[in-house]
Amino acid sequence: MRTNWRDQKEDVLRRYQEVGYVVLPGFLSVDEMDNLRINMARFIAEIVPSMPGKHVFYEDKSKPETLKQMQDLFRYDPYFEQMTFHSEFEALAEFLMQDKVVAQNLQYFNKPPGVGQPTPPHQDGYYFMLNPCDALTMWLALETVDEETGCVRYLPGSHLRGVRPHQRTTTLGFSQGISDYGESDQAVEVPIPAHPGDLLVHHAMTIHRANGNRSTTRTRQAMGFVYYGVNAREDKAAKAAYQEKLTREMTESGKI
Ligand SMILES: O=C(O)CCC(=O)C(=O)O
Repeated sequence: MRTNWRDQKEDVLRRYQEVGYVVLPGFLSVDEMDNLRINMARFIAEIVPSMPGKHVFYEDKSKPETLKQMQDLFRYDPYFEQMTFHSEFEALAEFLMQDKVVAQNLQYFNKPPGVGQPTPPHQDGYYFMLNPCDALTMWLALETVDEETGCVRYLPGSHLRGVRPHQRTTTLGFSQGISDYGESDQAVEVPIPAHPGDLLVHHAMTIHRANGNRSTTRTRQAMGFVYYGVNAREDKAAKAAYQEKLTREMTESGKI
């Protein structure tokens, strides 16, 4: 069923603030999703070949069908620019953060069949390096995403319990994962299966992860929108240094 978040604003805000995430089924209509899929296919065919390696990741660089992640789509294409800025996504971000926001990233996530790797448990805020950590991520399902293909799993209320220790992972695109994530965490995870057009929104401190794609035939495609609150300050020097180190390491190891 389609959700118009404006018809249930207070409830949506309360859920987001209390548990650290909110699920909006059918945020985009069937027609909007058809249009989005056409534009994504065009983008992959026409724009991706000339994008820099730091913004396009493959599970296996020699196999285009293993495309797993893209960054900053709005920089490369007007369709995705319009989706990010002054859009319904941005309006929802401003409402949930109760503040003006600044769009930071528009990502594409895929877990290709057979090879799609797990997303390590993490808090986006750990990557963002913000003070205060006022930011959120929206995750839009481009197709049916379920337990088999690796749906997103949240830890309710974790956004209220501070930053957990993270350590380096070998997962391309998710370089940091919570180092002490254990059985007691897994026991309270909430899996969120999604249909095309469903939108999940989580606070930057909310812990989440996903399994790999166990299907040998189905892809698992989604998009991620990142918005920072206008007052969140980025430690720009630390972030740039970390990104540079990461890009260098990934280039040296032949991953990008
Ligand atoms: O798609 C995924 O598995 C992870 C997405 C994610 O971590 C995010 O949107 O913050």
